[in-house]
Amino acid sequence: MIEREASRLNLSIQQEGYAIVPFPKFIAAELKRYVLEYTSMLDFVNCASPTNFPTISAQISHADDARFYSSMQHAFRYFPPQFANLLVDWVTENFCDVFDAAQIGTHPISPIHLQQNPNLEAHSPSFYFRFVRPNKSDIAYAHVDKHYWELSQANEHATFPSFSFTDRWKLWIPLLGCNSDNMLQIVPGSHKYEVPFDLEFIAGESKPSIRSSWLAANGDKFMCPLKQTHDTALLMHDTLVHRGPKNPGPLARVSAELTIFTSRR
Ligand SMILES: O=C(O)CCC(=O)C(=O)O
Ligand SMILES: [Fe+2]
Repeated sequence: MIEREASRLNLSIQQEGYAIVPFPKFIAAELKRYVLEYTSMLDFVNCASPTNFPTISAQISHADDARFYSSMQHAFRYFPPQFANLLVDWVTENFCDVFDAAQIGTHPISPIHLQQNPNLEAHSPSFYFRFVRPNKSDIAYAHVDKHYWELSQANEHATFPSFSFTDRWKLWIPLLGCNSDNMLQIVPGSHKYEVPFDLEFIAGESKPSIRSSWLAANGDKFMCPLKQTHDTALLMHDTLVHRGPKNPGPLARVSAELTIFTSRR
């Protein structure tokens, strides 16, 4: 199905820096099942049925911030390898022509996170979910993933695929509680520009922060490219500007993220 649309998707990622790609129901169903199971088993969640996302969402959203942050640290949000491999196999089998790539791959979980969560398996692909509570500031300010990569590389936190790559992409997958007001927003075509940024020190960490003059001039160009909350995902280049809006609710918003590395043919 994707191979038939490959040239249109390739044109879109070249020209706009992103494409909306079909996403298989069976993988989405597995990912949702894992997130529901994980979140329903948190010690402050009391929900008899792990299929009841509204109850799980409300209980997590009403827990205090300290509990939320400790159970939702990055190291605890990775999908186990069988789920990650399901997705990675699907991408590597279907996206060669979309990327016009000789090689496609991902990268393993960071050693820092392996230390923080002893249940993680070394070498398993870095694929994780994000949980954004309604009306809280659990949001990603406007950024370009490449700036984070350069920073984590400088900090020696970054991991890489086994081949030498030319491009890096993000696959963003809506899972639970998503709607047009809370899904990822992008600036189409922004991958064609050098977006200026500074390093800011926030809570003991340095973070890249896009210059306010660029945001003032381009803020009205942010849009949500996903028109439906299922059966599709967003693929974007690592130089495309994007942000997570504040989640107006009613439910928490759960999405998943995979970084894909490619080498051009
Ligand atoms: O989901 C979000 O709010 C932010 C996600 C993001 O920045 C990414 O996938 O690179
Ligand atoms: Fe990002």
